[in-house]
Amino acid sequence: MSTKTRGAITRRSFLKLSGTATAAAVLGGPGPVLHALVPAEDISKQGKAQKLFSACDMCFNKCGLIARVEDGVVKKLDPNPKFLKSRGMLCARGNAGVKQLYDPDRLKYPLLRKGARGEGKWQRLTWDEALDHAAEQLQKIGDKYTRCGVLFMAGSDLQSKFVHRFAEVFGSYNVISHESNCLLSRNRAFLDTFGEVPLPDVLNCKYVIMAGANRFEALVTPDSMDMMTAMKNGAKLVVLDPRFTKTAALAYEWHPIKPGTDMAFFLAVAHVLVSEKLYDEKFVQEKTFGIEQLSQHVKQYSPEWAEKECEIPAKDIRRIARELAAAAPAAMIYPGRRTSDYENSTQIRRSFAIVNALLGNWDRPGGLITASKVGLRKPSYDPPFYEENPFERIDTGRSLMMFEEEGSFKHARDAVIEGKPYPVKGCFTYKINPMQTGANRQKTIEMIHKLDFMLTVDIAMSDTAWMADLVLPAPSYLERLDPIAGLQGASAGTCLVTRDPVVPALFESKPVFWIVTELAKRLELGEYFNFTMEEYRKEQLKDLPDAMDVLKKDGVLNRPGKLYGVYEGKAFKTLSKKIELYNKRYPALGIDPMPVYSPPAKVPRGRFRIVVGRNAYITQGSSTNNALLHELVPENTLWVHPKPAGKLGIGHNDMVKVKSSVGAEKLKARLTKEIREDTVYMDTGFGVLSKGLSNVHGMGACIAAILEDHNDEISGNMAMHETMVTVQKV
Ligand SMILES: Nc1nc2c(c(=O)[nH]1)N[C@H]1C(S)=C(S)[C@@H](COP(=O)(O)OP(=O)(O)OC[C@H]3O[C@@H](n4cnc5c(=O)[nH]c(N)nc54)[C@H](O)[C@@H]3O)O[C@H]1N2
Ligand SMILES: Nc1nc2c(c(=O)[nH]1)N[C@H]1C(S)=C(S)[C@@H](COP(=O)(O)OP(=O)(O)OC[C@H]3O[C@@H](n4cnc5c(=O)[nH]c(N)nc54)[C@H](O)[C@@H]3O)O[C@H]1N2
Ligand code: SF4
Ligand SMILES: [Mo]
Repeated sequence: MSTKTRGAITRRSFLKLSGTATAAAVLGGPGPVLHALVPAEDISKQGKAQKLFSACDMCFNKCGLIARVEDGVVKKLDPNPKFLKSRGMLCARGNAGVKQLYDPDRLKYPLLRKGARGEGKWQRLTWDEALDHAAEQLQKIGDKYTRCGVLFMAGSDLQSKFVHRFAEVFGSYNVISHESNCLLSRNRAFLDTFGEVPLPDVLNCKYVIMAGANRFEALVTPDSMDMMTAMKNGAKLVVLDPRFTKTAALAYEWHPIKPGTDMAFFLAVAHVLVSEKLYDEKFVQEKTFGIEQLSQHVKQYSPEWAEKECEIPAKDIRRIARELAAAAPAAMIYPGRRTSDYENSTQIRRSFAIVNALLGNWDRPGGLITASKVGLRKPSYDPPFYEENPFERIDTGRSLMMFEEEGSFKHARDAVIEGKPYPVKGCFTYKINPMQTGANRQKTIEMIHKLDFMLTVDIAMSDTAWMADLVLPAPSYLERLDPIAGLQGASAGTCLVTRDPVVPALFESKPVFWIVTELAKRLELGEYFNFTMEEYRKEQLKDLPDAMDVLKKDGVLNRPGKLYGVYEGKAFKTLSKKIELYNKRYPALGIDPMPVYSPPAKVPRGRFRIVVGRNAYITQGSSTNNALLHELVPENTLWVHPKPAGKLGIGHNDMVKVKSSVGAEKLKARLTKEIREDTVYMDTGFGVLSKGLSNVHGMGACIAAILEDHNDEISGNMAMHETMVTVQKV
């Protein structure tokens, strides 16, 4: 336990003590704080413990939960057993959600920057002052630089759609989601092969290869739980990872693959499947396009050739390919999720997709299945047209096939810094923390310094909020009324969930829906936000008249639909209307129609490749300040193999300096054989600049300050595994 959290014993003393201290730290004096936790009127209404349904928001999975509320205070969060998508699970982070709500570091009222950016000097504003100021700044930027002069960034959240709507009616197409730092190269690859992004039916699978995915730490529901169940039922899990993760530890076999060479492995698997005629011939003939070209293409990629690239023995590659074929179609290359790793990530994941197609696992039990419709309505609107606006997004044209709706954080940031093709001088961020999650923090700071005005809506003084001009406090998920969510759960089917407040919003926090509604009024756009959240939800459920009753009774509406054979007689949404082993669209765009292997950049002598990954107690770049999770992971360390560490004179727990071409950070070394000799790793979410995160401030190092900002050439997705570092004892 760290000294910083020790002593936080009873809830009452914990709240009282640390709450006042933070307010004093942020505002330079004591303020009205945690007695606001339990308004008197609510206590009188709630005599005994209540159990209220909601949906977790500690990460994007949205697991169903039941909050135990006593006297208006959340005592505990439990999983909702009826929530099939998470198989009735609530993980460690989900349990720690109570501390997210009652975090004394919560933002409590609007704050306006007083000193220099990042200096941490703030002035408290009333909401009216804050909103007037924000509207005035947005208007000013719009008038001077066109409406596209404001960049909007909204993270994964049920209310993010209102930020998008606000951006659209305000008139900016420069909207960035978290996705271009996350999974867009995977989406590109599977869309360009199957015409859609499938869901893996892990539960019914007999043989799973997980490469560049860590499902027993990086939780994705229901895949993480289903993998355990499938293994109990005899399924074989093969993990390729340069680190010995918890997933690797529980797998049937683990191969410490050389980073950046997965394509060599999968092209060699395809080589075996084709040369030994082990692929599903009937399926491939009927449903795919380009088997002749692929057969020619993979001739050069034998297992013996691949061994030299990926450092996995040829005999294992050959054996694994045969085992896969024997288990097919209930066999899969797990599609993965985060692919913000390499400059050719789309093509790497194309090689995953192609092997899946050869196994004929599409639309069948234990294979890749498709999402079904949930039946929610999407309330529509007709945004105004702004004649003076430029034609395109600022990040257009910087990668070959960017997703227009998601954009590219990496390219948008470059464009703002360069001021090209046009100036962007305003920024609105909601529930996203690019200072920690965008590779090359220096560049994010550079971008922020180009802005005339930056507004951040967050629950805590994240590093991004720390750099903003105006910081607006939002309620946590346990205090919010959100739109209804439709979720896809692979073989668990689809479901609907609601997120209703289990306690009233604390302090002066206001949901972003309210914030954009108020801004819209001030900008004469009120007509686009002339509804309440209740009305919005009603509209969403218009075609599902009984849904609300079920949601009230169970907290979830499971909608099991047809899972397999959905594609019988249906055309694929690709140019050839088939699964494209050979992509028909790519050549015209200058892209190889089939993945062509080129070796990753060589790790220079005396250096390491640094890779990113997950820890089961941390969500991306946030949650490290959560008091309960902070006790479990108080700081990050640098994973380094004892052999190279010995050569560098580095011992266990020694302080080291990790340096790349863009930055250097110091942290403790963790000597471990759980990583390859040429690779190092550290958790994300540490080395924070913000003094408003009192538990984690001063702990560990910020990986975003070390990572160079490369990108996937096709999708514009950030590529965070292309950085070489030196490690030195300090
Ligand atoms: N606890 C927890 N769970 C989460 C999240 C979280 O933050 N915390 N975040 C959620 C989100 S948004 C996402 S996108 C997913 C991410 O989850 P995953 O998609 O599983 O991705 P990561 O865990 O980031 O990375 C996977 C692994 O790839 C390994 N790796 C690095 N380079 C290579 C390589 O070249 N080849 C191979 N084969 N492996 C390599 C890394 O060591 C790492 O263990 O997790 C989700 N679930
Ligand atoms: N170095 C590094 N970079 C990464 C990754 C990595 O593993 N390492 N992972 C990548 C991936 S896969 C992803 S998905 C992205 C994710 O990147 P981000 O979308 O930036 O995700 P988080 O780090 O979770 O940041 C969420 C922010 O929302 C705030 N927040 C939390 N709850 C609420 C709320 O209820 N309301 C409001 N208003 N704010 C809230 C948090 O305080 C935090 O500031 O990062 C990517 N970048
Ligand atoms: S996986 Fe954990 S953190 Fe994510 S939504 Fe589910 S319970 Fe919450
Ligand atoms: Mo992600």
